[in-house]
Amino acid sequence: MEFRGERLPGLLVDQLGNRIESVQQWQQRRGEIIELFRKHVYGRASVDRPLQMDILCSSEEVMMEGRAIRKMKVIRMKGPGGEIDIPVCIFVPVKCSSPAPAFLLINNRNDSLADPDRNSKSGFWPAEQLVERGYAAVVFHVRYLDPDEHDGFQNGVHGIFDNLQQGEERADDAWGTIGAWAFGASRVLDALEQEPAIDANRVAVVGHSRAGKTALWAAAQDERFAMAVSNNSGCTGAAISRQNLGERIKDINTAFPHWFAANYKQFNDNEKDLPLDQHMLLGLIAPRLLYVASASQDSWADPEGEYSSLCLAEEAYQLYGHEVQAAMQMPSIGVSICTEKTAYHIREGKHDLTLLDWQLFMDFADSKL
Ligand code: GTR
Repeated sequence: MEFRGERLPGLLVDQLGNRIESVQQWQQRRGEIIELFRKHVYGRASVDRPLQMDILCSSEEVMMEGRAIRKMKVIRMKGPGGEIDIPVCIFVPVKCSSPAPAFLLINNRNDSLADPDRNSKSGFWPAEQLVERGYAAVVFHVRYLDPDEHDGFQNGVHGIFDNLQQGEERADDAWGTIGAWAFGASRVLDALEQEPAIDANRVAVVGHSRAGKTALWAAAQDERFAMAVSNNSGCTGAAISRQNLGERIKDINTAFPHWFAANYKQFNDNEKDLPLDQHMLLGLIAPRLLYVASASQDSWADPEGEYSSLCLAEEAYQLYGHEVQAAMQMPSIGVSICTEKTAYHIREGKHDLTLLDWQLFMDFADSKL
């Protein structure tokens, strides 16, 4: 498979060189691909669902002029290194006869952009609009899983669960910060499964930029997510890595040495040796719903690389008999192009998550989620 003159690892060719032709063979190939991403990119979590985990409800209130119930929850997890609390805010639409589908935002930005009290409102998390359209709006902040700084993996979930013995070094494939955040998204989904007002089989995980990378990795591993939305996720998110546009692996590993497994640094200026590329991450989401979004002024995230990656990932959707994007040609700005299971748009403007992006995500989800 070629992309801009570079040879990409085949999504549907297994490690022995066999072509994948059935869903059954794909299930096995899927396992291989997850393993490749764990080993070389995002690292391996040291825990799945923790044995000691409680979901505590701290308050329930009518909000949004009677249109929503706000539920504040805390996910409390215990491990060998101590205890950690993850606050989660949920708005459930009142006008909803059956359990509501939900959009779960992984918030990597300022708390004020996802204000549970709704004193400040923003297009980054338009909770009122989500509720109005019948969706539950759910959000958690990444810093409770792991602060976004290179602190030697002392705190957050690494500090609680890694359980390194005196003098023991972290493994080169140990999870980084993005892996910790993705783990958090799955724990929030655990909590939503216990919430009767929400249909946990219809949850879309959404992230912008670094949290867009996280949303993809979360949905790739956790097949309970019915939909993934990657907004401007760029390098090591949706965008193909074998290219010279925008952010490169060396840039991201230098600026954010804590995001990925130590092994990923072997691919600084050495993309050609990667045994994978990001279209394979998107392929892991098949046959579930997948929305990739870019912004016209966000060349750092390489919109063309994001779109091509989605087109290349659709081989996996084809195995399930789903239609695919007709052409590898960039769509016009502001137009959402959808197939049965995938969608893409490039919005006018800069690197951001806006109300317009959300409206397009909801338009797609309305008929499919
Ligand atoms: C940038 C980083 C990107 C993207 C972005 C963000 O500095 O290079 O990969 O994640 O931050 O999260 O806003």
